[in-house]
Amino acid sequence: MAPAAETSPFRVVHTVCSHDCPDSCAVLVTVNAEGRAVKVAGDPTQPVTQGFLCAKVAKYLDRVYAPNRVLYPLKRKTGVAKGPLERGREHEAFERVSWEQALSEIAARLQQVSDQYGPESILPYSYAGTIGVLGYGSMDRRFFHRLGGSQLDRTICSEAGGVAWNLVYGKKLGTPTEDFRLAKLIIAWGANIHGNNIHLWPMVEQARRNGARLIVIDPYKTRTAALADWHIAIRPGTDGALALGMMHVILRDGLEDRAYIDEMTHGFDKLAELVRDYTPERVAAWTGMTAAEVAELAREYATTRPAAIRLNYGVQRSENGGTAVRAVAMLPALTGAWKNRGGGAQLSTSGAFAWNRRELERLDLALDSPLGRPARVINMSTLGQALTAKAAEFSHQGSGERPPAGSDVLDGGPAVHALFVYNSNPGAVAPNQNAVRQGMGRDDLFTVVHELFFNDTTDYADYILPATTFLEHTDIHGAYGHYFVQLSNKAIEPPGEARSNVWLFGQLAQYMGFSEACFRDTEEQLIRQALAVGLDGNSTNAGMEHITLEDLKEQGHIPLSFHRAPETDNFLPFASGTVPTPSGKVEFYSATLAARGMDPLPTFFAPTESRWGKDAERFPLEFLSRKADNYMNSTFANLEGHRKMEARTSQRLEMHPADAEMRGIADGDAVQIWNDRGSIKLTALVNGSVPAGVVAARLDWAKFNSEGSNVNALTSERLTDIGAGATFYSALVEVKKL
Ligand SMILES: Nc1nc2c(c(=O)[nH]1)N[C@H]1C(S)=C(S)[C@@H](COP(=O)(O)OP(=O)(O)OC[C@H]3O[C@@H](n4cnc5c(=O)[nH]c(N)nc54)[C@H](O)[C@@H]3O)O[C@H]1N2
Ligand SMILES: Nc1nc2c(c(=O)[nH]1)N[C@H]1C(S)=C(S)[C@@H](COP(=O)(O)OP(=O)(O)OC[C@H]3O[C@@H](n4cnc5c(=O)[nH]c(N)nc54)[C@H](O)[C@@H]3O)O[C@H]1N2
Ligand code: SF4
Ligand SMILES: [Mo]
Repeated sequence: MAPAAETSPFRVVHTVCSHDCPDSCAVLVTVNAEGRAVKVAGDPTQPVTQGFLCAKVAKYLDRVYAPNRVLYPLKRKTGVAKGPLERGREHEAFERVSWEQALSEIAARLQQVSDQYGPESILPYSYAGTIGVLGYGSMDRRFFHRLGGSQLDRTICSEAGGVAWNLVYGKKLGTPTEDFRLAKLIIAWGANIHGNNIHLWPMVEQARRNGARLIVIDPYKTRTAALADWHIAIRPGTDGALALGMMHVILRDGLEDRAYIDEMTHGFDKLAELVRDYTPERVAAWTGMTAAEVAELAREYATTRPAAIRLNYGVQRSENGGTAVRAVAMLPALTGAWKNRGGGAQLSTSGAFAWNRRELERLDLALDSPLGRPARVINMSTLGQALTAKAAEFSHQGSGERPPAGSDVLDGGPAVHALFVYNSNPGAVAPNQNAVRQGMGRDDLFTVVHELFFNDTTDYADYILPATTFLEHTDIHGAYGHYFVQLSNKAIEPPGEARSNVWLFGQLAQYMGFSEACFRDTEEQLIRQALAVGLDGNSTNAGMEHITLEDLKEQGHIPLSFHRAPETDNFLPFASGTVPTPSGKVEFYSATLAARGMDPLPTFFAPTESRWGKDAERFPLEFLSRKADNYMNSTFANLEGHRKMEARTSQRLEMHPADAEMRGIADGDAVQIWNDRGSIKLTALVNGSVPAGVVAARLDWAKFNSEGSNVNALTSERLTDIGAGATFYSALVEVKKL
């Protein structure tokens, strides 16, 4: 008897959602006989995906087959100035060219810029359009290392929190997602689970059915907060104070786990001394809570087992976000919460995936570049300054007078003369938008953008190259919200002439005349390198020893070795044994920070742009420029169906009634929001979603705003205390009725 599948005109292909989301869902794509994808669905056999997709990706075919996708290489027409183009008519500014013409002209121009200003004057700019291991960083890295182009410090999302977590624990590991269902207390701390991490939600629900409580700590009343047992609408940027206050109460009341502290941690006495000052009364004054609430939270946390903290990246987008994440991350080490299955904390699970990045990225190719060394590093969160800075302009002239590395945004190197954007939309997502646009608008800047749609960045491109969706190329994935390695198979042919990141940079290398064999590696070869597969067919990477490409092709997803039987296994990170920090312990006190002249303890300080800052008189409102529930950063915002789902808050400024009334603003009024960096126009939404003194609006394309700017016209290029990350959630503004 022939199985139905053999006669069926449909194929079902295992892919992985490539978007920058902790869930990294296994997506089954149904393809018809004509090779067209007709359905996407969550894989029911993947224990975290559990057979469903978020609302954004459930509509994915709207994106794949969007009528306005960029399908061919395009070149800016002569005489058309760079800058915002009318939505829907962007194509008029460009002419179609062949891939061959585009690649040869781009290669020639990059060569000329390199010869004239030095290769470091070429800046790659990429982030997480795809988080597939190959698409995120492999052939592209090889290409820019060999070229001698600047290195990009990818700080725009998670660097403050990631570095901070690693200072405490040495590795980004956390409570397994599936184990949250065993918790009796879940704290979502700066974590919009329902909006940004929906596959954790069923675990939370299951835990609650078994009697768990959910506490949400977020200044904004998210969908998650609305569903919580207790929503603490903390003031932005004060989480560090709250965590220290909780520690104060825990130690005062003797609720700490002495045995765990003695065995597993470093620097307890110094921490204990620090937290003595953080009385509930003092902490209440920072956070906007009452002293009784601070104490209650501390006691509930320390006396409930298992207690799990879902700490996401919201906390670390503040100027003091690194310190705050360190403080919060220390809580489960003080109470020994790591010892219980279903307890502990999760910021990210990405540290579990030991990809062979050295082989994928080949930094050693920099030695063969015209520089003969690794290039200078530019922080992506200061793109505006990097594109407008002139200070180091002289240095390419070979005077030898380079300022010391790190002393300015150009790291002592030449001004930027070519910008190569892929996997990112800096025209919408980078802070200090006006500076970014001023930079991208320079007519002496050569700009290439590899994209799927005309957006706020392609408006500044000299060339636009068509990119693929995850249905159209092969890749391998880890995750930052679970412990499965997954294979994303190519399900359909790319429409038009769209090509993957791997293909693009492999081809461009040929046009540049780079003869190294690694530029001709296929996706399969790259995947084997990522897995570090030895001659015996097994991986040499810890946790992946049992994972082969062949098995992945068959099974789609395979758990890391320590997580192989999630139903029965006890994977308890940091419960016992050595911790991968310098002291081998969980570090309450960091000698690493002390050696850098930084505070070794998580002492609280208020952000410069907060109600305690010197500009608070002129700009009295704390501005949260948050993510949209129905977009992925700027992705999906151009699709009609997604915009409809987001309509309630789209182009709205959410305000507390007291702040609105004080300014004579009523719900539905047009308002202007401004500070020294810029100004935007939105419509007031006066509701109960933010506490007094805080206003909020969502990330969207600048192009969809009536005056052509988005929330990032108001955010700054100031960097976080630890990790030099972006500070999207530390911005002061004023608002008036128009
Ligand atoms: N639907 C959807 N999902 C997404 C994304 C998206 O744009 N849309 N983006 C993806 C990306 S790139 C990432 S990095 C992850 C991030 O996922 P999250 O870490 O959840 O990211 P955020 O939404 O930035 O922040 C979470 C919450 O922190 C709150 N917050 C802001 N300031 C503070 C503060 O000072 N203290 C506290 N306690 N909370 C604060 C915000 O109001 C927000 O609700 O989500 C991913 N998933
Ligand atoms: N105000 C404010 N600003 C923010 C944030 C915020 O919360 N508030 N969040 C910040 C955070 S956490 C992040 S991670 C960044 C996100 O910044 P980005 O990583 O730039 O994220 P997206 O806006 O999703 O843009 C990704 C782009 O890559 C394209 N793309 C997708 N797949 C591919 C591919 O395979 N190849 C190529 N070449 N392109 C592809 C998409 O079409 C999309 O335009 O934004 C940051 N900016
Ligand atoms: S965006 Fe996140 S939740 Fe949605 S399908 Fe992709 S990985 Fe899953
Ligand atoms: Mo992010």
